This record gives sequence, structure tokens and C-alpha cells, in this order.
Amino acid sequence: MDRDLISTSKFLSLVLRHQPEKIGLRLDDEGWVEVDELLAAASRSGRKLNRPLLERVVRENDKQRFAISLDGRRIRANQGHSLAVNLRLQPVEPPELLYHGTVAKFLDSIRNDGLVRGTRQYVHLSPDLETARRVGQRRGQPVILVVEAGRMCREGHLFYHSDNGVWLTEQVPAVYLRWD
Ligand code: HQG
Repeated sequence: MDRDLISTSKFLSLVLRHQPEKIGLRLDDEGWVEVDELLAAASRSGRKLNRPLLERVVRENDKQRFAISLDGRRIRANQGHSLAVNLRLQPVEPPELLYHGTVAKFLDSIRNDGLVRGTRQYVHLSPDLETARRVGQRRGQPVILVVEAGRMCREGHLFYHSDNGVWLTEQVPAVYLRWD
């Protein structure tokens, strides 16, 4: 992604996941906002943004973080919210194993409490080792935890699969973690 795309993606993550009020926006309860409203609010806050750039970010974003509605009028983040939004995700059966990339300094606490969602709506899990490694790497030398997702699901935990391929669940109790 080029510099404009990365900067716009960070801006959209901030206003569509965490702090829409920063630029005077309000998301609906499913996290959507009118594209025209977003463009107007961005412009009022001094941000250079237009429809073609927005569409490029949605299309080319490395993790497909955002979606435009089918009628082209609204936009939202696919996942990663700290705001309480209802993404209307249906619970689905996960693969037997999922992965979580983290760093060593969190391990004692994770051993005690399992994986917790912190400020986000869900714990984020990756479908493969490589993705988990990239997630962990954001914070330093990555450590990969293996999550027994199939067993969790059979024992009553719900899993969701976001439109951009991230697995989500409310928490992962430590008994479902394998330490590799
Ligand atoms: C850790 C990025 C202590 C957890 C990525 C993580 C992902 C605990 C950090 C998405 C803990 C939370 C999410 C416990 C979990 N004690 N630490 N009990 N349980 N942690 O950023 O999974 O670029 O909220 O291991 O690619 O790192 O934003 O979650 O290190 O998909 O689209 O607490 O964010 O995507 O950090 O990343 P985060 P995450 P985007």
C-alpha cells in the first residue's frame, strides 16, 4: 500500500472502529456510516479524502479492513471495533485449531486469565501460523499460541468469522491454549 493509502486506512480505523466522535460522526448500531457524511466530516476536520481514494482503500487494503455496502452508500470497518457495534455476524463452526500471535511479556497473564478481549469487542484469532506471526510481530518477537477452537466450540463457546477472515470469540479460557 502506498503512503496515502496507509494514512487513510489508519484514519478510517480510528473513526470507524474507535472514535467517530473525533470528527463529529455517529455510526449506526451495525457500525455503518453514510459515505457522504464521512467525506463531509473528514473534510471539516481538515482531512484530504474523496470517494475515489476511499474506494481504493477499501479495495486495496492489505487486510480488507473496510467494506462499502452493496448500494455504495455506506461504509464500515469489518472488525476490530472497541465501540459496541453489532456486526450481525452469525456464529459458525471454527476449524479445529486457530492461532493467536502475541509476545512473551503477556504470557504469564495469559496463562492465568486466558486470552481476553481487552479494549476490543472480541479476541482476534488467525486461521494460520503465518497470519498469527504477523499479528504478534506488531509488538516484537512473536510467540504463537495454538487455540483448541473445535473443542471450545463443542463446549459451548461461540465463534464468528469476520468478512475479512479474522476469527472472533469473546474469550479463550487458558485450558484451551496449547503452548508450543
Ligand atoms: C494480549 C490487528 C495479557 C494479546 C491484528 C494482544 C489483529 C493479553 C494484546 C487485530 C491477554 C491485545 C487484533 C491477557 C490477550 N493478559 N495480555 N490475559 N489476553 N492479551 O491489538 O490480537 O491492523 O487488541 O495477545 O492484525 O494483537 O487492527 O489484539 O497482544 O487482527 O486491522 O493483548 O489487530 O489488525 O492487542 O490484534 P490487540 P491483537 P488491524
